[in-house]
Amino acid sequence: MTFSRGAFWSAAAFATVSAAVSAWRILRNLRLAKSRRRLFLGIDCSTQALKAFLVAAEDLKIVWSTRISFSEDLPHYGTEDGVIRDGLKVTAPTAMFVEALEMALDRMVDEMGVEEISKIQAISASGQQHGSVFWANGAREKLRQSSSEKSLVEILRDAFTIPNGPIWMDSSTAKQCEALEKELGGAQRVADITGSRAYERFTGNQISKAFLDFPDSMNSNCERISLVSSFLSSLLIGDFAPVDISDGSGMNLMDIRSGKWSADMLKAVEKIGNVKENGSLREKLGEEPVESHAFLGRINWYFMERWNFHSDCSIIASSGDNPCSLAGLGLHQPGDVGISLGTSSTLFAIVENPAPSSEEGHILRNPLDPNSFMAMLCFKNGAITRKRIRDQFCNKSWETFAEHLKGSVVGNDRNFGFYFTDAEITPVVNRCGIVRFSKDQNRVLSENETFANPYQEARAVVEWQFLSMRYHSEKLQVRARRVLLAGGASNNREIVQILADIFNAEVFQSKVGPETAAIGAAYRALHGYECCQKRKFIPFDEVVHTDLELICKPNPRNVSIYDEMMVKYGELESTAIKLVSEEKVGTIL
Ligand code: XUL
Repeated sequence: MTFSRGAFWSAAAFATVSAAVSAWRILRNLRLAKSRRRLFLGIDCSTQALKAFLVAAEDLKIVWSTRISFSEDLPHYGTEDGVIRDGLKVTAPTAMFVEALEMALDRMVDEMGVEEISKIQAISASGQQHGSVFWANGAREKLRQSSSEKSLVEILRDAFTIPNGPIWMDSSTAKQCEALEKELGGAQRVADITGSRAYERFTGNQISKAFLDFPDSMNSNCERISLVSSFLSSLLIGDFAPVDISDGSGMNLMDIRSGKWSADMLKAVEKIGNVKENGSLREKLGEEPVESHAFLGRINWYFMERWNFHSDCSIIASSGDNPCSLAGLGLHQPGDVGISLGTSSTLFAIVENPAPSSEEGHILRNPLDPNSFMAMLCFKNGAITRKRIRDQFCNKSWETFAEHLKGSVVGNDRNFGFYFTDAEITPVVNRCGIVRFSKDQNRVLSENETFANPYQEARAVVEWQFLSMRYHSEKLQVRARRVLLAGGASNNREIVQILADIFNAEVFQSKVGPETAAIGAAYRALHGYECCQKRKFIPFDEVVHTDLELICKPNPRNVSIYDEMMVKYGELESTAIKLVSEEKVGTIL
């Protein structure tokens, strides 16, 4: 076919114009999509940082995110890795959480523009579990204060009975736990009512201790007690907000089956804490816990004035970080086991017929479905412990840590290490100490003696963490068919391979990355919002379709090495605990 010159130019002009028109159409559609998009905000106030993620409802894409590191961005609170340690007592300044939230929202406005903020339809938050906030008398009035001339930190300056609230890392309440189990007639009874035997970090025991430590202020100047999660909801609605049933399961105060405060537990905590006025604890805890998808109200006027949130923006109940991670992973199939490698390591699975144990593990209400339960194990020696080993043996570099994992053999030549650099939750170890067993496991290395090859330290800490997870989850009858992984360490290829091999399971990660608690909070905001619109409960997976990606397959040769190590694991763990508890061996970092 031949073209005349004129025809050629008109064809070329036509092509140019139509290309311009389609580019314009694409841009216009993008702009229209952007202007119509519905946004949901998830906020996660975890141990070391506060993170915020904005998710678009249409495709669940993350449109914006930020991270405020407590120690680096807010150094004036004097925390190390977000916490203040004083022996077994571990706390975090409540005002620091408020300031971090303000900082995150300022960043969101700067980076997204006020117009986008007005498109946020609902917010939910995730909080490090068990941590508590004690509101002083008059705090409710302060929360309702509407002038945005002052920052929230300034408004709430004197709003807390105890400025630094205890957090989940605290293990200073052994006496209160013992007393609680005695009062109730044993550990099994406490577990049957609340889903867990008495645990030191659980809020009820922390509350007894707060009353004993600060009797005057707790008895006469404490208007309300919140969890970190319900504290965030309180800021968002500008009033005291209820606890949700899932995070409420981590308090040793709620009856997990009815989802209500247990009269027996409250009475016992009041007795142990020497609370002056009987019945006052119920008042301080506020209304009964609510379902995790509950609508709590519209956003606080302060947030509209200062950050341009829309007056219709809904606040959905906040929950704990592990329940939110479960939502972020969309975990709902039997055989799916969630593992979160955050500051703590946790393992969780959904169970229909819970059997709370007087020994270890927790049963929580499922944050996605009020009719089922979530089993959970928590290991305190997680990311901070890996980091301590990295700092001592791997030049403070994660690249070197990964090289050491690559440069050492699977099974570590049968060298075992137990790194209790913090008192441990699972298994219970109330002291710190490191125990290393030599190659043939007949000899415990002496104090300060490390493995002959320093490469073996990185491998020993990671193998120990996952062998321990497998050992204790099997005790709870949890067997992983596939592992859904959350948390920062999931980006480390070598660590993930060890996990797959020890559990002999394929490992999946959420396509949106490792920050499943913050994203899970955004998903729960969307879920709660849809339930509220339809005025009925809608199954979570009908609203949120999470996308998983296979990131690692087990290697059968390695699996058999670890299976063999598992046979010895229980016995070595008992010896290690005995040695640490009796202070007979151990190098403290
Ligand atoms: C769970 C627990 C920790 C915290 C960490 O019981 O104590 O995982 O939730 O934020």
